[in-house]
Parts: sequence; structure tokens; C-alpha cells
Amino acid sequence: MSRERMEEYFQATIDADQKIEPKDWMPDAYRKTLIRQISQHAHSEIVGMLPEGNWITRAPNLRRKAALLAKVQDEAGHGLYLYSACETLGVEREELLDQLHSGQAKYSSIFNYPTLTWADIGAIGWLVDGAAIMNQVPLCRCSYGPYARAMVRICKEESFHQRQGYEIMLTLCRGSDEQKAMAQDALNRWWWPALMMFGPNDKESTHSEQSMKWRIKRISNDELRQRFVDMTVPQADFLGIQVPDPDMKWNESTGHYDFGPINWDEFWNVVKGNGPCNRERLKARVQAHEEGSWVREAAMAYAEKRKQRAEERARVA
Ligand code: BYC
Repeated sequence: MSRERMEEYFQATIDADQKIEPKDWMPDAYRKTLIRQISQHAHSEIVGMLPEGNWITRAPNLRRKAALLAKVQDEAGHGLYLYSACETLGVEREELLDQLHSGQAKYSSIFNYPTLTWADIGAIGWLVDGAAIMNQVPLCRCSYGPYARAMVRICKEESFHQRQGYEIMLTLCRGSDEQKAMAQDALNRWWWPALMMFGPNDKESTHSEQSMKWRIKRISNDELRQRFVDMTVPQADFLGIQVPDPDMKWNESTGHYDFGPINWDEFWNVVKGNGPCNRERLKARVQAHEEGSWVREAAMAYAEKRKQRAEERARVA
């Protein structure tokens, strides 16, 4: 079959809403885009463990500690599903991790902000996981089978994360004045970075058009951001705290909330590595990788031993 015919067949498969699987023919650019997006996503999950991990030892009680511990472990699991999905495209996990550790690979801008108080753990669950769900539910219908299937389980876990965060916010907002002020302060600091998570405006988004055509992305950055705003503002009202945006108002004619301009200079500055915690995050990640090398070596040695034993048994039988 000519390349042109293969491309036609590939696009027709996508247009018919059928999945592309690892052994199917795919254009190089599709493979490259998936490796880029899935690996950035995987890196975000494991870097995302750091700001929250910071609070495991300081959670206010045993129930909060158990829930936070479980959440952070879930993020590690999400990273593993996603690295595995990425490996089905013919790239080695070690190579992806090298790209992260050397600072070449991107991960979500949101994880370069500090977690200053316990209320930040509530705000992350509510806003960051809330934004993640909004962005990731459409990815369950992504055209690449292994990515779509990984996302189904991830989304179920993210919704537990969102609820644990909102429940922390609710408890603080129903507590003392000081606790409510902590919740407001966390909302003030996490609101705009959460809106930035969805990526640049559609006009500035380099990959959106092609990714939508390939049905890797189903809904645009701006549309998802708007849906997130529409969902979250009433939740803030229920908590009795205010989003830090003087331009935020309900627009009767569009049926959506209007909101003020996003500071894209701040976003690109963080993406380029100059956010408040980029260096700290990368350093902690490299250190965790190095300190975990004995676990990887032990697992490999154990796997080798099992393989040898199985071969020995097969020889004797
Ligand atoms: N941060 O053309 P665009 C989580 C980059 S994990 C940094 O719109 P695309 C969670 C983009 O990569 C959250 N960079 O790109 C974990 C591109 O640069 P390159 C992560 C960003 O791919 C633990 C350039 O800007 N979620 O939720 O079509 C605990 C142009 O952008 C960001 C995912 O990864 C950003 N925010 O759309 C709690 C979901 N935004 O690659 C929660 C999967 C954009 O050309 N990913 N850039 O150098 C996606 O859905 C899409 O990749 C994005 C961006 C919507 C993020």
C-alpha cells in the first residue's frame, strides 16, 4: 500500500472512532505527538507528588494523613500507567526519565508553585485535580488505545482526589475565622495557576488543530478552561470564599462566567523553568531517582533469578 493510502486508512479509522493500537501503522508525527503528550503527562504525575508529599508528615490528623498518603501513592500509579502507555510507542522509560531529569522535558506548570499551608492541600485537590478531571475525561476517548484505557482508571481516582480536597476546604471554611482566611489565601494563590493548566489560548496553541484532527484532543484548551470556571465558581460560592478575579461575572447572554485576562507571561516563565519552585522540584526528583536505584537493581536481580529458575525447571522436566 502506498504511504498516501496508509494515511487515508489511518485517518478513516480515527474518523470512524476506532482505536489505534500499538502494532497498527501510524504516521511518525502522530507517534511523536503522543510520546510528547503522554510523557509530559506522566512526568506531571510524578512531579505532582512532591508539593503534596511535603504535607504528609504534617497532616492535621490520622484520617487526613491516610487520605493524603493514598492520594500521593495514586499519583505514582498514574505515572506508571502513563510511562507504560508511552513505552508501547517504542520509547524506553529510561530515556523519558533522562529527559525529565536533564530539564529537557516539560511537565505541568502547576507543580512549580509552593504549598505554604495545609489549606493548599485542600486547594490542590479541589482546583488542580478538578482541572485535571475536566481535561482528562475527554482523554478516555482519545484515539490511541493504551492512552485512552489508562485514562479511565486515572479519572476514577482523580475524582476521589477532588472530593478529598473539597472536603478539606469545606472543613476550613466552616471552622474558625483564621481557618477560613487560610482557605481564601490558598484559593487566591492557586486560582490563576489552575486556569493556566489548560494551556495557552486556542489561537496560541501550536498542537491543538492537528491533535483535534487525530482525536488525541477532543475539546480545545479554552473550552475546557471555560467549563472549569463555570463548574468551580458556584463551588467557591458554596464555600463562602471568592475567586481572586474582579472581572468574574455571570453572563446571562452566553450562559457562562466571564473572567479576566490570564497572565501569560507568568505562565511561559514557569514553563521555561523560572517558576518559584522549578529548580527545587527537579532537584528533589533527581534525588528520589538516585536514591531509588537500589530498588530497581534489586527488582532486576530478582527477575533474573526467577527467569533462571524457570529455565532450570524446564530443563529438568
Ligand atoms: N504546563 O499546543 P499546546 C495532573 C505546553 S497532571 C506546561 O496547547 P497541547 C495531576 C505544551 O506542552 C496534569 N507546559 O499543547 C497530577 C506545548 O509545548 P511543547 C498534566 C504546557 O499538548 C498529580 C506548548 O505549551 N495533565 O493533573 O496540545 C496531582 C503549547 O501548548 C502547559 C496532562 O498532561 C502546562 N500547563 O495541549 C494532581 C494532560 N500547557 O510540548 C493532578 C494531558 C501547555 O510543544 N495533556 N504547555 O514543547 C494535555 O491535555 C495537553 O498536552 C495540554 C496542552 C492541554 C496540557
